[in-house]
Amino acid sequence: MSNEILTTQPAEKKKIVFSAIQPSGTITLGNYLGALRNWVTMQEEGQYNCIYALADLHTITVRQEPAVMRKNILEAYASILACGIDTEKSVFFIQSHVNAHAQLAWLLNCYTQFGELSRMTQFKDKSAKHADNINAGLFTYPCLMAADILLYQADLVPVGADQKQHLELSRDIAERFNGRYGNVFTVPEGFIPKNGARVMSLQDPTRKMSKSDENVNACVSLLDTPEVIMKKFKRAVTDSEAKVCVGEGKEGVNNLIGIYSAVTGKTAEEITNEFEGKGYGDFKVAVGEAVVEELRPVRERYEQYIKDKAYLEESWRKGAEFADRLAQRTLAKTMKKIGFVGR
Ligand code: ATP
Ligand code: LTN
Repeated sequence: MSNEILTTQPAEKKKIVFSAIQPSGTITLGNYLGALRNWVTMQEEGQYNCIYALADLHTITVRQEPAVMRKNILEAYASILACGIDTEKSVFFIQSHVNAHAQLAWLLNCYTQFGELSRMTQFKDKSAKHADNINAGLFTYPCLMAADILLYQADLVPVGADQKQHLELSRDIAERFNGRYGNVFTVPEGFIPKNGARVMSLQDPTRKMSKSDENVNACVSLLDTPEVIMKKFKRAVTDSEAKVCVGEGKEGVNNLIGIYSAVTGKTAEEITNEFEGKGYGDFKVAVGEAVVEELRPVRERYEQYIKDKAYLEESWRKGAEFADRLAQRTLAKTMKKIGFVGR
């Protein structure tokens, strides 16, 4: 990106887009359809200044093996470039490289209520899943996420439906802070896609597809080979009705229709007509093939990026330098408003 985001006058300022993803495992089809695909669209539309991050500080709310974590960060960075994020057009950095995230998160912790954080469904889910490690970071996770967004004065935040509650909390924190101190933060809006906002597990379609799922058949990874993708779709859980249509108690089929619709742009009705009189076998093959074609170029580009560590390092260094300058501005302003004395 040019330096336009730092220098343009308010009248000609483009809207700012910010989003992040955790490097907590191999990126899934859910992450791609719910978030990453929109990151790329918004970058290409040219009417936004886009800032994207790998939220590695968020990742340690769940215990990580150091060597695995390093590998995951590298692979996630390369995967996102492979999805089409272009560091000439967007700022793309690693959260822990910009100190202001942890600093603003601390400040926002003191402007967020215990009761608000207790209501977060992701906290409830993750603390049930990791009952042996319900750490304070897991609890205050949404304050760090609010800091990520508010540091860049983001207008729009493209995310999947599961992040809606966190986003609303970010808005509440921003509004509360502005109410007390004047206009410090832009109040962000979520951007949740109509199709693909909530891709479900292929093995338990009542749960969302998640990177950290232990059942490898439950999620399709961006980097799965065509053979593996086809196998996972063929094994996807459906029902005994053998009719391709949206319906109650048909979570598995509903999910496959959702995926097929998000990838091909066809409506649920068109899909039902297409598979009239055909069984689930044909349908699963069609969904698998559509996903294989959608992900093929991503996997091919990934193979190039992951081999070029020097390029990855240069890209994230450039991203962090840029992000740091923007973030410092907001942090300094916030601290001044609160009453801190400068160095
Ligand atoms: P973890 O399993 O570690 O919690 P995750 O797979 O839920 O990770 P995140 O890094 O928390 O992924 O999310 C990155 C982005 O992907 C967010 O915008 C989130 O809303 C979106 N996302 C995650 N899972 C899905 C899904 N199943 N369907 C649609 N969007 C999703
Ligand atoms: N909490 C998000 C990842 C995330 C994020 C953000 C998303 C961290 N910081 C800022 C949007 C904006 C998640 O997807 N679990």
